[in-house]
Amino acid sequence: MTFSPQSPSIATAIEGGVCHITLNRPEALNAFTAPMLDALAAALQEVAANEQVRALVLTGAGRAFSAGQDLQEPLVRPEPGVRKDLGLMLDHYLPVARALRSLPVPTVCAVNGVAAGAGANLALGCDIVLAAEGASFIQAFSKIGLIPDCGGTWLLPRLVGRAKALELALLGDKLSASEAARLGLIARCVPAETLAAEALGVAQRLAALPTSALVRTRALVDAAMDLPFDEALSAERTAQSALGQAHDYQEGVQAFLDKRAPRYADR
Ligand code: LHQ
Repeated sequence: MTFSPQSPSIATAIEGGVCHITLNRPEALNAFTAPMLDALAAALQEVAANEQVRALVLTGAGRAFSAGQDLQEPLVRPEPGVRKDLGLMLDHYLPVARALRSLPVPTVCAVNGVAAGAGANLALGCDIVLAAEGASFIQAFSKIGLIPDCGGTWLLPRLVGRAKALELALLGDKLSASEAARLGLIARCVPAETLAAEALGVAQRLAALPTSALVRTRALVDAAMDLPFDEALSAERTAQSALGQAHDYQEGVQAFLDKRAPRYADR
């Protein structure tokens, strides 16, 4: 099953509860343009609305995951005597960054090659990030006079701490996938030839788990970073109270007692 993306630069497919979204401008290292970002935002909206989808895999076609913003795009390309408002371009990114972070299903990113600038930070915003040996992450922003966007300033210190976050952001050096995994920036670095299968395997496992509990876990972990311990305890209590009244808890415990596989349904 597929749904029709708004632009050929985004390819989508749904199979067995897993939606695959592929950044599909391989000739331009999957660099983002405004129409491509709008198509990606629309595809994520479809994922959110489709009850059949229980996990997302995001990846790139060709040798790159994404080179970030397409610097040839008229909205951002410098012109003598013209002051560009990059916020106008960033407005196309925000719906994507927000949708990925709050998608009602878990997200897996399969980073197949270089992920630079906004490409790196959209990848890092996914729930579980796998990268191929040979892939890399580059906070390319400082090299062109910009700051890390698409959530980079929020994500980096949370993932690797302030010291490494600032080293990556200020110097903009290329970080290999294996080093990214060692630092805890991503979950795992895997051989290139098994990346797609491993990402699918993770997504299938997530799809078989109770979606509603997974998505609440993501939200609680994100929120807890800024909460005192006692408030995190209260937030956990509120969530657990709601989940305890839902179908999936009943099904999970009953399946355990019956010694059978659970069939989760809540979104
Ligand atoms: C590109 C690009 C590219 C156009 C490679 N655009 N052509 C948000 C809102 C508003 C404004 C601005 O930005 C943002 C967010 C951002 O993402 S800012 C960061 C933008 N991205 C970059 O600065 C990365 C620029 N690219 C690179 O550093 C390298 O190309 C990477 C590390 C991605 C890949 O390096 P290589 O594998 O060595 O490939 P290459 O450099 O030879 O690139 C291949 C071609 O792709 C080349 O064109 P050519 O005609 O010479 O074959 C590049 O010019 C082109 N390309 N990235 N973002």
